[in-house]
Amino acid sequence: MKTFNWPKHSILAIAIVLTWIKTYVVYHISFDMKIENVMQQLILFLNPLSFLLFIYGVSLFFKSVKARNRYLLITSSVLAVILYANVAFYRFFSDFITLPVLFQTSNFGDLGASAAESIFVTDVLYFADVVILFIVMKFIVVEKEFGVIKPAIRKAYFVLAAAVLFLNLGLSETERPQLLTRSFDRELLVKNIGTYNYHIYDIYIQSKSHAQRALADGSELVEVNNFVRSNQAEPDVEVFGLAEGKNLIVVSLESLQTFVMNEEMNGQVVTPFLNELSSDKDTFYFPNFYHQTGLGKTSDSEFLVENGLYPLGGGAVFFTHSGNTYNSMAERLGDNGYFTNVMHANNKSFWNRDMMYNALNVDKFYDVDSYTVEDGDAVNWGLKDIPFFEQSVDHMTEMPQPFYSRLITLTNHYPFHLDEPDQFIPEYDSNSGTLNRYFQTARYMDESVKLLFEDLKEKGLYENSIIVMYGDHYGISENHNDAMAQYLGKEITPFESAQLQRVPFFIHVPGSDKGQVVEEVSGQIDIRPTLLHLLGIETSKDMQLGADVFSEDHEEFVVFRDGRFVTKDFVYAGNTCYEKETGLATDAASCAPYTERAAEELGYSDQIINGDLLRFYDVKTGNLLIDEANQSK
Ligand code: GP9
Ligand code: MN
Repeated sequence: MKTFNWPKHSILAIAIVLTWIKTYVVYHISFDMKIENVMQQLILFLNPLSFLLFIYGVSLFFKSVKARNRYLLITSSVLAVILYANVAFYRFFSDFITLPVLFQTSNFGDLGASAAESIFVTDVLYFADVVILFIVMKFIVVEKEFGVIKPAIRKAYFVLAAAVLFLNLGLSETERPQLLTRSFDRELLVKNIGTYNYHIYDIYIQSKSHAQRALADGSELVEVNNFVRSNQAEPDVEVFGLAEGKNLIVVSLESLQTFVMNEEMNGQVVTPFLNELSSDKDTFYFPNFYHQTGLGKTSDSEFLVENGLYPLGGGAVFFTHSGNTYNSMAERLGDNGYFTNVMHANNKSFWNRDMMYNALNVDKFYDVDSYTVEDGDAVNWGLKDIPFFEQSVDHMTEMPQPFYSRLITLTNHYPFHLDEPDQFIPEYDSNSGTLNRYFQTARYMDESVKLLFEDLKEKGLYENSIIVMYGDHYGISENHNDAMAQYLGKEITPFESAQLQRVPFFIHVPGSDKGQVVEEVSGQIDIRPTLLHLLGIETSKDMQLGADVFSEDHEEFVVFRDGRFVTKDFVYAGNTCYEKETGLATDAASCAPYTERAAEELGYSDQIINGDLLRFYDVKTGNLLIDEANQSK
């Protein structure tokens, strides 16, 4: 009988193809990944390949067939274990494994209990490729198996692997721009760069932050603490405790910028309800309030609100530092008897929220699984804000009171699409479809907030709650400056761009009769102390960088994440100092005293986060735990 002559490197090729195909099949049968178009399907298919080419390709450096085969088999087994661990984890948590979960001991209870339920006998099939590879090695005789491999061949092989990687990354970048710099969602990462590359990326991100953490011993906190204490603002006696004991409802208004407030677009009022609210007798409205977010967008605004610290300059702190110790607003409220929760009808792993909310001590996260998404109820990013608010209020009626609920809206999100019946005003008429549609989605948001207020009243929650709302970050980027200039009727200079970082901020205290338009220059970093003081909770020991906007000591000085800043009279942007009133460039000396302060504030905030310094701090007593920390090192 004539035996078939298997070509050189058959076993290597078989190992790659087996794991590749198995991974692709597992994507479909074991993970609930929403694939929306052919391109996404193609990327999904392609994405395990580059990693497999590299990892199995290492076998080309082995000299003997035996060693090579052993390496291939071990690699195949390890990859099978990794993939299977994700499958089992996903069954229970609907999420992929990220390094911190393996180190968060609090998870182990859950993990242990769930492991048994997440494993089935049929799961041995996840290892079928390893078995096949083993059989292949035993029975296939590979003719002319190579001895030492020529460097040129190896080189060509790895060039090919790199080409596949770049093709993969290129396709992902077109499908999901900034995926790696912003790293917004584990599911998207796996969908685009593949499960194995994702783990490498995860290890890279986590170890980077781990190194800085390991170097910190707490002594850094002395200086940080001095800075924080010297900038502290005493609460205003009139406002302190104004809403004591009330429920706190904080609404993140997706992409809402102040430039649409109290304005018209081609004769159409954009935000009729919010306009009315801004001059309501129970509302404090802040027209000179700025967002301070970076690449982490919505999650950065959440970070600011919860911690009164700046997000990071690169990457999303929700991803990079979810293992840190924080003294969040949720934790403070929890200690004061509040039931704390976040409501957001999106995938829970988006922005790593599921992990971060643990670190922030949020009692419950109502993610997309807590919402019913009927046909026609979703648009662009998911559940529309109107049904989202409706169902959120239903959840609130079932909560213990007082509660702190943070609601994150979604409809007014790029690319600002809306179904026809939700378009209450026509589009704008510039050369930017994005800006044109933005007015419509902002108008929809206004309507949804109006209904939220009505619903809260109807369900009897209104009187006993305060409703706080803030725009999370810009919606219209600088790519649309021409269209924006057309709408505003002025050129978009760096000064105007900085002013466009204004987002609306409302504090509505039903029945207070204290409402006013507060012109004070302030920012998202101030939300935490402001709200805690309103609820009658002291923050004099808290490690936060913002200040209560109602305090006499509150300084009109807002630092943006990229170092730009705004004061009462000046705006510093594009390396130029502008006079606020005229928008004209002025003497650099006017901004000079603040430039250093801005860097200092950002620097201290970064130090706290990168060094995980709050683990050395007892927020209850205000004591620095430096000695203990050194002992435990
Ligand atoms: C995602 C939502 C939007 O869940 O919060 O995030 P963004 O892109 O605005 O940061
Ligand atoms: Mn957002």
